[in-house]
Amino acid sequence: MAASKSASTKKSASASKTTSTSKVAKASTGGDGAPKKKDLAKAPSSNARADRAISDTKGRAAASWGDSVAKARGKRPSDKLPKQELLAIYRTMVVARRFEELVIDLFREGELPGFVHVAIGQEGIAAGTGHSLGDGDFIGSTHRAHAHIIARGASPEAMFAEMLGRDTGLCHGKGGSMHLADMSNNVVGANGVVGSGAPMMTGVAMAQKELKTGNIAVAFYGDGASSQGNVHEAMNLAKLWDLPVLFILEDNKYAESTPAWQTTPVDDLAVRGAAFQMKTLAIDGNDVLEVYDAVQEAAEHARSGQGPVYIVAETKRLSGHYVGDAEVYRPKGEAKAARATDPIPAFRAVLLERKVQENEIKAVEAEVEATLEAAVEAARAADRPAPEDALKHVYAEYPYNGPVIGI
Ligand SMILES: Cc1ncc(C[n+]2csc(CCOP(=O)(O)OP(=O)(O)O)c2C)c(N)n1
Ligand SMILES: [Mg+2]
Repeated sequence: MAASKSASTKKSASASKTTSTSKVAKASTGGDGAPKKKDLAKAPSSNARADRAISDTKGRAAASWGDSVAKARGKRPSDKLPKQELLAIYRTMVVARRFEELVIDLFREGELPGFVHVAIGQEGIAAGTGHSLGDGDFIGSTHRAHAHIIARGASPEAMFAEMLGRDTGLCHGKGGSMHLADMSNNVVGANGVVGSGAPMMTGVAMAQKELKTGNIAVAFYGDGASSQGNVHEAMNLAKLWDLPVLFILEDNKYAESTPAWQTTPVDDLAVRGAAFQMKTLAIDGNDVLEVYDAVQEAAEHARSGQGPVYIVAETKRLSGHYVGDAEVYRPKGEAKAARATDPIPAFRAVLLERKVQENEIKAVEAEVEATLEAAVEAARAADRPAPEDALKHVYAEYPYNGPVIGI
């Protein structure tokens, strides 16, 4: 188990260090694509892999990041972030967390219909990415989309309204959680079809390249989605055509109730970048500044025409797969251990280290609380869509006058 863990750490390190992952291919295979016999012999037992799934991800991620562009902390792009931007990143994380806590309350009270997935514990990836991208860049999300969309600047009030089925919602109350989209913030959409953000955002990236906009596209997806054929097809084409797209894999080690070790033959999904000779960064998704830095590096790579980047961000889902999930499949103690990696208190501690004052942090927390409470009230008070508008905004209308990506 220990041997296999350090082997995979080494592989990720070389993935981060090089712009092409050909070295990873050599490390994980005999060089001719076939797995080395020795490696197979060392393959961990299922139980050992389950143990790894609940172990701390920090060691792996830190090791791989340590060998990447920013060897010294002093050279990390995030070291230059001014206090106001650090507080803005923190605010985004707190907004995402409180938004979802309030959504859980509304759902449990029977006020919010539909099926809801929250990303509590995964806010570091959303906020680090959202703050690292440029205004013109696009994101495509998943069924667990709220934090991604908030981090791109969408209005929490319009998101609550959407989920409560109000006309003031982002999609006039007709989409709900899994169909949230906000073209005014270049959010192409949440998506209930697992993995489908990857081909969609590859298409968006293709438009950016063709139209020479200088913008990039980001596809978020999970570890479960990462084994979907459409994700592999998208990555293959994206690299073949060197499209400006980032594939950001939120590796929380679960697909619904199934742990990754039961469905995936590799422990470290970063090794899959080698299959496409794609620049790969293996990072700690619970460290928001590490995410910020990785996305800075990846965006520069993609924007400058060097092609797509694959970012594997390990994280923990601190709640159930969906709101109401009894989580009977979780090994004992896992949920408690996972809370130790909560990215929000971790970043709060970093803020204090970076000389942000406690009262400044508290002021942000209080402002977020008041803003979100008011947003729920405003959304509640809003009208529902008129019955005669039931089919409006559902189908494209011709001649088409809606938004066109990249123009
Ligand atoms: C194409 C497709 N297959 C299956 C499902 C059912 N489903 C919904 S969420 C999910 C798990 C996805 O796991 P992962 O990609 O790791 O994302 P996470 O839920 O962990 O964020 C599955 C299988 C679906 N929505 N779409
Ligand atoms: Mg998952």
